Order: sequence, then C-alpha cells, then structure tokens
Amino acid sequence: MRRPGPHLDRRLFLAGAASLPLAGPAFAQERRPKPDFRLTIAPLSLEIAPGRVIRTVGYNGTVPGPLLRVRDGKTVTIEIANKSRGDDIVHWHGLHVPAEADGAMEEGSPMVDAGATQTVSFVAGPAGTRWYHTHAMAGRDLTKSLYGGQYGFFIVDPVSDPARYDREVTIAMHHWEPQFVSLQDIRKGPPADNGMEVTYKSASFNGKALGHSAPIRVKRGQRVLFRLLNASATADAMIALPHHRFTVLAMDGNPVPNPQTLDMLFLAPGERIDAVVTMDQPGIWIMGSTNDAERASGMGVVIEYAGATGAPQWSMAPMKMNWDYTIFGNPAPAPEPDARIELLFEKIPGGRGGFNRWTINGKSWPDADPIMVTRGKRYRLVMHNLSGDMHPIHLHRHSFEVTNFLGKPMSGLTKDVVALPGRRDAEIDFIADNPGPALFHCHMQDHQDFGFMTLVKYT
Ligand SMILES: [Cu+2]
Repeated sequence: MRRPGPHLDRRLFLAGAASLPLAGPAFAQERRPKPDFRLTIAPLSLEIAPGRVIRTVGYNGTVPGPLLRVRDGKTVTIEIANKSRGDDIVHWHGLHVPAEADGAMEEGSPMVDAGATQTVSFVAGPAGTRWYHTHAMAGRDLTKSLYGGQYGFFIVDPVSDPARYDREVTIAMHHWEPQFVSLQDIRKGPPADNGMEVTYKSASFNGKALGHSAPIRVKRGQRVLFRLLNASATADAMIALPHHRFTVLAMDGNPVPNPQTLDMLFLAPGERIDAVVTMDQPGIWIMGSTNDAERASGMGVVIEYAGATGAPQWSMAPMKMNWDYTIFGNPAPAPEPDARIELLFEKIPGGRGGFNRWTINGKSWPDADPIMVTRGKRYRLVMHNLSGDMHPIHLHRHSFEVTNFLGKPMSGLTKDVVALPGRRDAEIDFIADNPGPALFHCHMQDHQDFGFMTLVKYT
C-alpha cells in the first residue's frame, strides 16, 4: 500500500504553483481599488476636558471623525473596518447615493459586522456640507449610535467655487453623558403620562468642551466661513458669537436663495449651516450656545483675534428667537406637485419610567405604511405634527424643497432636514429621482428608535 507522502504533497503544491501565472491577472482584476478613504470604527477615550473622559466609539480614533472631502461628481471609495464590538453601519447624510450604498439597513444596505471590513463606492454629490454618521439603532442603550462619537463632515466641493471667504472652519457640535429622565422631574406641570426624555451632562465643539481646545485664531478683517453641524443625538442648538453676525449662505449644504445676516443660528439634530462672519470686533470671544447652562457644560469655542489679550468674553443679553425658514427662501409658492401626501405625526406617551412611541399616520416602524412614489414625479409631503415635541424630519438619498413652513408658503429652500415645531405644520416637496427605498424619519435618536420612521418606496 502506498501512503500519500511528500511526493504527492509536492505534486499538489507544484500544480498550485504552476497555475499561479494564469491566476495572477484575474486575481489582480478582482483586487479592490485602493480606497480614497479608510474609516475604522473603534472604541476610544475622548478627553473633552482635563480629567473629563468619555468612553465612546469613533472613527479613526478621533471625534469628530476625519473630514472627508471630494469634488462633486467624483466616484469615491471608502473602506470601513469595524473594530468595535457591535455591528454597525455608516450613513452618508445628504448625499444622493444608491440604497445599497446609503448606510441604512432598512433600505437594504448591508451592516458592517463586528470585526469585518466593507468597501462602499458611490458618486459624490450634490455639492455642499454633508456628513456621515452611524445609522445603528440605540434604543435604550445610550452609549450607542449618535449618543456616541461616530460622526464627521463629508464636504463635496463644487466644480467651481466663487469662495466669498478667506478661510473655513468646520464645527461639529455634540452632547455627551446622556441620561434618561422623567419629564416630570425636569419641568413643572407636564402631562403626567409622558415617558422618558434624554438630557446631557456635557457638550463639545469638535470633541472638546469650551475652554479646552486651541482657540480659533482670527485676524481683523478676515471673513471666516463656519460650516456648523449639529451632530447631537437629540438636542437642538442655538448659537451666537457676541458682537458678530452670521451671514447664512447655505443650509444643509445647499445655497439659500436669500442669504440672511443674523445674531443667532438654530440647528436641530442633523442640520448644517454654512455662515460667514466678518471678523471686525477685535477681542477674545466665546462662540457657543446662547443657553448659559449648556455653554457652561462645554458647548462653545474661543475665538481669539491676533494680538488680543484677556479672558474670553461672553456678552449677550438673553434673547428669544423664533427660527423661521421662510426668510431664507422665496415668498412665491412652489410649483404644484403631482401628488400630495398627508402625514400625521403622533406620540403615544410611555408613562412615567416608560418610553414614548411615535407614529406616522397611526403606525410605528416597521408597521408604518410606506410613502409610495413613481419615478420622475414631484411629491408634496403635508406634515402635521400633533405632538408637542419638535421633530427634525429627514429624508435619505433625496433633497427636498421646503414649500410651506408654519402656514406660510415658500419656495427655493433646499434641505434634507426640516425642524418641525410642536403642534405645527410644514410641507416639503421632493422629486422622486433616485429609485430604491429611501428612509424618512425623525432625526431625534430616541424618536426614530421608537417608531418614527417609514420608507419612501418606488412603484
Ligand atoms: Cu422626532
């Protein structure tokens, strides 16, 4: 009896070796192109202030994650390595990408399993301040999804940019150390049946609490473009820079028809504002939340003029501002849509210690009725917020035009998140121009996780 010995082994080996030259070119073709960007999802310790360490998860060891920047129309390839303990997914917020690449499991994009690597490729666009963030679910786990540090800017540069500014500063705002509280404990006289809400102990601009990052150093006369992003899971932001004014050029990355110059800016979770500030008040200033307690918890950054000395100043009389999108658009009504779709948003109170649920036309995700559309048609979503809470409404893979805000018709303002105040109505139009399922949801992490979500589906 012959035993299969080294001889046979060598033959097998040689056969394998002999085939290598043939397999070589095919193998080379199968190799993935070198990615333009690599994102590694991994746990990290973020020191927002000396001794104040947040244990969280982020991209490439930083919070925010790296700035990804590409030219409009370029095909971009991104390799995502998930070195965290949980399955995750990265969403390209505001980009018009196919459903498979969008980073939303509800649309059928694949999760990045814990320990796995995934390569995603898409054509970048439209131009503007976009961002990327985890689209995992958090539910009751306040360490997950956007409660943590998985967010970053994704800037798509226009093919030609008339740059009306001297320099650019990106600021991603975030709130940290979330905790569930009963609304009954933080406010007086709310309905007793309301469920848990989320509050935060600390906040940051670009991952650092106010006073603990290098100041933004400016020179007199400089025009600074701030690209602001509210990357908070659930908290809105009202921002000011005392004695300076913001000229709003773009919202959610899209140029506004009527740039406005304002003392304060409001950003709901998910929203971006591009605003230019002319630096004409030498000194050392705090740019930050208009809410004193929130600023004290870290929400701000120091702006320092060259040659100025002294402590950073915050000098602003408390102001109330009703944020109104209509001033950035045109008063003329938008063209009539092909169809109007009525959407009612309601809260099912969770009761003390419970969780509120959210419904769209009476149903929560995953039972909510899809919004059915036909390619090429223009749809108007007529939204009625029957709850007392503000909802930043977001549509994936499409932009929309705000066509009515709080009863006022308007046109020309293109966004991908619209903050709909409690017990008010708004209308948004979109062209069904990107077939495949597209997620429509509230950007409040706790609202979307508890039912406030449905899909736009193409017939
Ligand atoms: Cu909401």
